[in-house]
Amino acid sequence: MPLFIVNYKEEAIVGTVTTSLDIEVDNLVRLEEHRQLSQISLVASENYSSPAVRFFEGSIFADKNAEGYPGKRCVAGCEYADQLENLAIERAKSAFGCEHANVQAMSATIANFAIMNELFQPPDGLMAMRLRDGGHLSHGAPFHASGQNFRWCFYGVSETDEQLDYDEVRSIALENRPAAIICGGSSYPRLIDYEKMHQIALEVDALLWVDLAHTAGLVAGRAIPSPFPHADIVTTSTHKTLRGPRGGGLILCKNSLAKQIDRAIFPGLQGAPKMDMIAARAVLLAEVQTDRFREYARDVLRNAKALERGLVHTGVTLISGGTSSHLLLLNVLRCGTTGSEIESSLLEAQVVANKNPIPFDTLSPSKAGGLRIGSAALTTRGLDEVQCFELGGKIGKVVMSASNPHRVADLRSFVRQNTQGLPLFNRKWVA
Ligand code: DSN
Repeated sequence: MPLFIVNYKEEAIVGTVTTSLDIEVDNLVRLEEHRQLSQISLVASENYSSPAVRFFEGSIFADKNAEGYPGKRCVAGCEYADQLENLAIERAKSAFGCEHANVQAMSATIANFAIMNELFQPPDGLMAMRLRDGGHLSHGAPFHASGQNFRWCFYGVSETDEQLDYDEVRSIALENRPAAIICGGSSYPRLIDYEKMHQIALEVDALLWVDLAHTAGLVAGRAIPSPFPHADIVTTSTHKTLRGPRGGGLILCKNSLAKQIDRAIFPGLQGAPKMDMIAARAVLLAEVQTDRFREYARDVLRNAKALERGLVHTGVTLISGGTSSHLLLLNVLRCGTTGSEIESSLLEAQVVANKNPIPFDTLSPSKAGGLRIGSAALTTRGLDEVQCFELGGKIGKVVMSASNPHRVADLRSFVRQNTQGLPLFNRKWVA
């Protein structure tokens, strides 16, 4: 394997040493850096974490085995790991205003699966939003492990306004009497009325479980209402609007469920946690409690609205008529094209987004009738409302006429002008 030699300095470990790095991997890292800098990411589940968060990922805690929980580890030498994990837990509780937090899950999908395995017994019934209507694959999709054991029932959006129909949710719950109702997902652009969902859950004696992965940052930044005190359990990843490290999950819950939730993660499903990732999560959980982050969360919403105005102005149809979050779902089928075609056209213009099924979609997921976009990452880069309105309009023109090369070229030139010299994490967000 081709290697090159560098002077590597990490004084805390070994002083200055000469070591070798893998040139092939290093080359790919540089190419990826160039790609990220020269493109605009509109992927609704992507963001750029802060330099402080990135600094602590891969720190010396990466090599510490801290299997177990603070004060109850399976190995010795965990005095600082204990302090670190307790710090992350306290920050999570304070950021979200909840009674208990578990910060060890390797991802939100793993957190979801761990909870299902520990808290429910087949053939318990679980209820969630249909995947096609905006749900998530870890909420019982037939091809996912979560779909194998439980009796699932699904609710969706209404055909008229493509938004949740709470009367329908209630009647499905009354008919199926699930042990838990899960809400939240990956492509629902509207806010969820947690109070209404809680009333329905109470009526059928079910737990209310909110998968907050997409909007957790907007909740922590106090830009949208919190699922607490209505939710019994909240799960979330940390890398979407929350702007933290990728590959991390949080579980937030009431004290009455704390023991079961902790057991669900360890020893229920995972072994030793990644302590360097817990360090990065702790940093993130302090960042989200600053005024700067609250400003960021408000800007994410403003920018999403500006994208909406730009798209609607060019005649694009948006699922549910628009957005109340960071996420927009374009009905590209209406324009006689597919999500995969538009995904490719946008990529030619250096804009990254993803094809996505839409409610009542007639196409396969690999083609898809929709395109999903989000405003979290471009807001972190510092783009503002004016730029987002223009960007929405230029994307709209590509959607309305994907085969027109001039429209792709016009969008590409917008991207070049607006990303030149722009770092991924704008320094205005440094707290
Ligand atoms: N949940 C998937 C998404 O929304 O893109 C991945 O995190």
